[in-house]
Amino acid sequence: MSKIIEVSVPDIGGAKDVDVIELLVAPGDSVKAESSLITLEGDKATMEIPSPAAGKVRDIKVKVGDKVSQGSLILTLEVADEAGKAEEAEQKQKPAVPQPASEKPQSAGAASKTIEVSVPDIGGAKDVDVIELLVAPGDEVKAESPLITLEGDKATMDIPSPQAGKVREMKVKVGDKVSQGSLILTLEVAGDQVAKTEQKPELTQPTKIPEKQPEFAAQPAAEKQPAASTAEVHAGPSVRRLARELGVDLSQITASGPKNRILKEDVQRFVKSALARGTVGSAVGGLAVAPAPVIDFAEFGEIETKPLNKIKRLTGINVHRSWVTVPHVTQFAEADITELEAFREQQKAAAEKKGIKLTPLVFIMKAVVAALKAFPQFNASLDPSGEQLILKKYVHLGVAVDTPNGLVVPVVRNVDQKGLYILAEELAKISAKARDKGLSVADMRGGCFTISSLGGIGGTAFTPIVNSPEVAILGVSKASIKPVYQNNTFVPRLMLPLSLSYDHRVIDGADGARFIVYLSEKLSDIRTLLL
Ligand code: CAO
Repeated sequence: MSKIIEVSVPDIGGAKDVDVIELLVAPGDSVKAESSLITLEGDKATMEIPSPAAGKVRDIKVKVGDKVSQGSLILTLEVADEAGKAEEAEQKQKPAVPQPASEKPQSAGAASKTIEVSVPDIGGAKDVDVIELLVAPGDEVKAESPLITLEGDKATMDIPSPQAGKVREMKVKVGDKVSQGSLILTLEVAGDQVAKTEQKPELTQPTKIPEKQPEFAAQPAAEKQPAASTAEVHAGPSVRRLARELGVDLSQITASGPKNRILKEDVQRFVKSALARGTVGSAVGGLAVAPAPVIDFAEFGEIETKPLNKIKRLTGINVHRSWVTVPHVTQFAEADITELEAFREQQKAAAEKKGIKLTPLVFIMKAVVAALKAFPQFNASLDPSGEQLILKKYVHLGVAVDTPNGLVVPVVRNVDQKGLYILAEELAKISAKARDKGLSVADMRGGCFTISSLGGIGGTAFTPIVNSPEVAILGVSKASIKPVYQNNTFVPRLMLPLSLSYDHRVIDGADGARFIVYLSEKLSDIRTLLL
């Protein structure tokens, strides 16, 4: 027999409206008890919410970008009836709403009591810095779990919990100075337990604090680098234990904690980025890129943190992939569009009567079609083996559109078969659709070549990134009048700056130059587009 249970956000230390940044399961997935379900990201930490029981995910009730707090419904889980009962019993025990720290939770009943946990004998060290809080109010801790990390002159140490229980109130904060006997926190423990165990701080001798700060600690944050060897690494015992469990070499990690101390989050971030790159631990080397230094920008002034929206995140992934996988070359040229512009001006009024806005872009699209026909290797993609070129017999052009939410690239189809007016109409429709967030995935698929026109904004040239798996992209900047030497004299001509980036695995420099020269010629004399 099975039954459906609801899984909600457990006590997350009082954090509210925390972002869901990742769904780690999908409907139909089988999960074990304690497997991670979703990842939340708060101001201070990223945390994964574990499954309370083994079972099969039925419905996910949150999506990436949602904001949740304790008690928000995450998903429904189909569990074996027995597990369901156990879970139900457990859910009943846990209050749905976090209890204020000063109140006794109902679950504790008469049998529970609150004890005070103080700094134990730390070898006579006095006024030792609290450098990390490893627990928060509401956390369940086991006997011997580390509670806080202290840093003295000679060593860094974790103070363990004297017994199992639930943290009620923290009595210290990072930066406080404590000595033996200073109150750390209050802990709610089962009433029949007595704090007999003497707390022994876990010392890490290798993390000796040098008399002088190491040189890199004095450098600006932007230059923070991973430590050269594990012996120089500055990390608490619990972080060292985590690194050991994950097989991570601490000397590879860039520290974000005070005095270059590696935090648990640094280890997690390192492992995530190593997994994303397909490299792990000390295998990082060769062409693999070292993790970016973690910089606390608040050190330099006021900051505000805003999450990237979905379009920006996806664009980031795509342009990054193209940037690292495509060997780019960018070629520049200027097309003399004086005649084109005169013609466009003549046609503008007639077009406007039909409700059509005729910009230079549609002429550029037609000129690109001609160039793609003349140089078919530009209308191609490399097959996944990298050994064959797939030549396309159709001409669908991607047009980069700037929207308030970021860059999108809808595709205008069969540009070779359409006239200027139709193209102008389609361009207006598709860019309006893009700005209204109405584009479907289908609207953005199947492009052969992309045009990124910044001409309406300004600038003289730029290096566009190839929209892989396409092999070339044209960047268009703002046309301006320039003196051009013709027939022994300078004449004012309207010059359009073009930037052509291409995949050098497919296109040679000479072909790149031929393509852009051909394109410029077509734009300089649009009559030739009829030939
Ligand atoms: N030189 C000079 N003027 C230009 C020009 C150029 N190369 N291109 C366009 N213009 C003029 C147009 O003629 C128009 O002027 P009028 O209103 O006086 O006629 C004005 O600039 C605005 O044009 P537009 O931007 O509205 O229209 P468009 O057809 O040129 O472009 C679109 C349409 C959707 C491509 C554009 O609006 C856009 O979003 N561009 C940004 C693309 C982008 O972000 N690329 C970056 C990718 S890499 O991150």
